[in-house]
Amino acid sequence: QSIVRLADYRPSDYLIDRVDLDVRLHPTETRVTATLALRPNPTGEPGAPLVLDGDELTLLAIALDGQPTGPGAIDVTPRALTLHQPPQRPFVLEIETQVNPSANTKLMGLYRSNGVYCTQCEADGFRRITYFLDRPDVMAVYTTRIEAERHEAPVLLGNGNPVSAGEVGLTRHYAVWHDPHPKPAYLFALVGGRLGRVGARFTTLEGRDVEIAVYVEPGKEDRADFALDAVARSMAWDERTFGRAYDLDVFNVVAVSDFNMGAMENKGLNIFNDKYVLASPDTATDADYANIEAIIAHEYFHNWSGNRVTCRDWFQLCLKEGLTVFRDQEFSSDERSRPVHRIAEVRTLRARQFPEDAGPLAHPVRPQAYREINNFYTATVYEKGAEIVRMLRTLLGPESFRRGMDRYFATCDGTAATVEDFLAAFAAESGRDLTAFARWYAQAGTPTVSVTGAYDPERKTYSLAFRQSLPVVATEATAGAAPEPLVIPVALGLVAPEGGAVEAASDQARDGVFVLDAAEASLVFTNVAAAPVPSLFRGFSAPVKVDHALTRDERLTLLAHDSDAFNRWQAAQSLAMEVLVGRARAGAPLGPEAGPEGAALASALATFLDAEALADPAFAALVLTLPGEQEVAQTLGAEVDPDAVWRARQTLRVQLGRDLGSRLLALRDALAEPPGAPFSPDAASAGRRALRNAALDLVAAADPQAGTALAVAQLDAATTMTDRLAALATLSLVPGEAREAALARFAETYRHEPLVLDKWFALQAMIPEAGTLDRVRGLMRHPAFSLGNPNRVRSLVASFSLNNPTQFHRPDGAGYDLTAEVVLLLDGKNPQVAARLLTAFNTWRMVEAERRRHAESALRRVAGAPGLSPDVSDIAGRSLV
Ligand code: B3K
Ligand code: ZN
Repeated sequence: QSIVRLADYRPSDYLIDRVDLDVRLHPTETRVTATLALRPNPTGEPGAPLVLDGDELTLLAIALDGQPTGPGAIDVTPRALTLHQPPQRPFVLEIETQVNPSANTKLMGLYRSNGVYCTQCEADGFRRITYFLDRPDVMAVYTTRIEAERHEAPVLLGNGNPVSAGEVGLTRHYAVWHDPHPKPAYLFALVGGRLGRVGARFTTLEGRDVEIAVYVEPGKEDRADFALDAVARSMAWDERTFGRAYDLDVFNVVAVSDFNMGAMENKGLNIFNDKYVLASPDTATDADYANIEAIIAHEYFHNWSGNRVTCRDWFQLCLKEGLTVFRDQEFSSDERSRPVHRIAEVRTLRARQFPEDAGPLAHPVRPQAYREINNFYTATVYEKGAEIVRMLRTLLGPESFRRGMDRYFATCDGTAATVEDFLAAFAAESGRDLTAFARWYAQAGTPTVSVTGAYDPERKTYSLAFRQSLPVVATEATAGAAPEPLVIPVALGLVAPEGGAVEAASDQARDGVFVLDAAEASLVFTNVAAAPVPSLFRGFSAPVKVDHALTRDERLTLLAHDSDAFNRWQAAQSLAMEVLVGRARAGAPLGPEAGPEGAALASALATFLDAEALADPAFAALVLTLPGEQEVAQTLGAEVDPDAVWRARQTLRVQLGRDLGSRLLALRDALAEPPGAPFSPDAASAGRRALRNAALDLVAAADPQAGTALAVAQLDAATTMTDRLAALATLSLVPGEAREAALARFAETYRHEPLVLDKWFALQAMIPEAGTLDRVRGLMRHPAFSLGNPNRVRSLVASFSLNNPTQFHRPDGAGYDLTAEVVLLLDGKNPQVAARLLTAFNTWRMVEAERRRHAESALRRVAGAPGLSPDVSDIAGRSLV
């Protein structure tokens, strides 16, 4: 696999203006005729050969301007079709290929999922359908004719608007779709199958009457209503918030059960992993509802940020992904609770992106080189990419930011753009120089900002000194060059020790934002009557680690009094983190209490719960949730013993459960749903369930017997999957008969519900006990498990490898061995999913020596296996560097 570099970008030598596809669907012998209207690119190299990409293709026929090509005129392999001397004027190539959708286990290109024909083309799947210039800067207008046996595929969907449909002979039928918007091949899609439908209408602000529909497995239509409603809400929100209206007459969403990731934003025809469409109170948790809403919105928002304005090359992936994540985060914040959602975003960032940025797979938000682009759909590109857009808004202010967005869409509409184009729109609109800000896209690694505060009682000033330190990340392209200072927006305020904001002025902080744009800088507030407590990085205003030595009392002040909800939560997290890190570093044993610091945290939480738990249960549930094991490990940084981390966290859970027990039980009662109350997935109802279940979790940690009784009762009485699963999760942590009986009964109840069984697989894979390894091996033989289905693999194996730190990092190395074994087994079937699983080794250098040795030898075994896919070989190679 050769390396592709951003610095080597060249425009294509040829362009394709129009594509006419005729796809005759057949389970094993699908025939595709592509008629391509080509022309030399004025900015390309005159006379260059035309090299079309292919992947596992069989060529049946080819014609140039209606004539057969002469001997020696073309070369064909499964991976490329070369026309040696293309006409230097517009010309037409007609290419017929044959593909086998049933044999396509990679789930890239055209494949069958539960009998439904569907496609996945991003990043480079279209070349598995026909020979093509499969790069995002080649944009064409597509017309697609799809033909199939009517009984097998009564529903035929394509990009754009439906044009015509009709019979072919006695048993076959066809549909023609036309998409007037030029698009890159990665946005192509088609679907053919037996599908149920729910639909609605939406009138855009431009007066366009749009038919929206969600297609699901027949019989599951009643589980598609929430997704359908989310489409309509997304459309309305994008009009209100960004002035973006939908631009076709139909918008279709199709749910399929075999899908490599969450969903795909194909023009007018979004294809989804059914996990992110299907929802009913009995089968979906509150988290599922929130994810469905967010992902529906995300794919819909791509219609502008991604489709109308696409990427020039794959290095610009964050241009569409970071921006679209930012947009979906804003949508969820508006539809739900903004502070609660912000905390959830930051937890994801810290749990997934920070470790990535600190490990061997670290890369800039805009990478400079890649071997396998499909390995760059990462937390860094997506989540850190979104944080960059958020910082831009913080720096420019909301109005200027919005005008910049308008200018970006206006100037780049219909083009394949770059990060430079994006920033240029904001620079032009705001008159600011964004050159230094752009370093966020180029420099990998999480910055640390160290802060010291000093109060001068005589002058009545309070000063804050900031210093940013940037990790040196050696990547292929940067070769460890010294990083330059970043532009870091620090949203801040001062809190009085007894509560209330301190009215102090500083002309260095406009609208409560100080911009740290040098290695070191300080800020002075004047007229400060008494020593304040600084509240820094409010709302997590930059994706950095903050090193700010506050006293316990100062943190308690912030928890109790900060006007910024994010920093109140952060104060509780920091207090807990200090306890956890201290105990983990000391290798402290499991115990009933975590010392005076643990007691202090418990008493602060008691005060907090008494005052506000009932007013905002969702927020309270987050305040009660301790930092995760991975986050503690990150904070420790090196020589981590995952068992010590678990013991520290467990000890603190036990103490909180004991010290807060009576309050938690009272909260559970106060928040109980009145019998017969109708189900609502809204944020307020979900918040009440979240707090009840957080309470159950802590009570059970302190008193497993009482917890088991409560959980068993909850499991029996529950009317929602959220409550049922929370009860089962509580039970899963208490070894014994009750657990096994509950697990068995759950499996029996949901034996026909693969998505619910996924939750059951995942729970068991995350049990922090030595027996889990054998349990996972056993479950891999369960009839509901299949290596061929990505959701099953993620639920069972990835939950073990990525979300069960003590067992993945078993001291005997058996957790690594299991993961490596599955990666190799899977690689022959589905390299993308195998490569993703292998990223579990991302943290291997951080663990203590004995584990590190085992991890390295498992990784080397993978790296050295014969016939590896480029996907797995890329991850293995980079992990070992
Ligand atoms: N753009 C797709 C991801 C495609 C992944 C290709 N390996 C989904 C999304 O981010 O919206
Ligand atoms: Zn996306």
